Amino acid sequence: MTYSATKTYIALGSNIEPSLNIPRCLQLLREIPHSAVTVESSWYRTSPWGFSEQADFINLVVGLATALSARALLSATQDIERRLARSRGRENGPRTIDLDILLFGSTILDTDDLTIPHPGLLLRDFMLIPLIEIAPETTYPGQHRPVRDLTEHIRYRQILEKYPSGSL
Ligand code: PH2
Ligand code: MG
Ligand code: MG
Repeated sequence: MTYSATKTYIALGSNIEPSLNIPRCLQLLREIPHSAVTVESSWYRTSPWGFSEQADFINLVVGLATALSARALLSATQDIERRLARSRGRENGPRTIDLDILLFGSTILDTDDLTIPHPGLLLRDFMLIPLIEIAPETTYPGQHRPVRDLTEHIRYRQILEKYPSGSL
């Protein structure tokens, strides 16, 4: 790439036909302009957090190098959610795909519709463990510590099983 790129990490979650929707989502992520998917974690089957009467999720994290701003990347991920026909049902309820920006370089941001680092990242194993799998040395902004050293904050342990990427 000839432009200066920010390293960003995005969490994917699906509990409606994940074996269809996750590959579709990965393809659309690869098509985001001025960006390249550089790494994909394994797929993790996880028990639902927040609202338990729903199917297990598949969660994973991808690394993306991008020349977009955080806000433009948010728009791109929301566009993918729309294209995969995500219906905004009940809070924390079933979804075809949910995309959450976990980290955006060393950016710290707290606005109405976008908070970076993602406020759940250190609390939810289904976000932190796949991130540590693909980028253990990444610094958590503000903490000056690599993410692999931050597992003591995990409060929600939902991971049931780990599959090699795309094997489901
Ligand atoms: N996402 C939610 C609510 N609950 N549970 C799991 N296991 N994985 C998720 O991605 C998830 C969830 C809201 O975004
Ligand atoms: Mg989410
Ligand atoms: Mg979301």
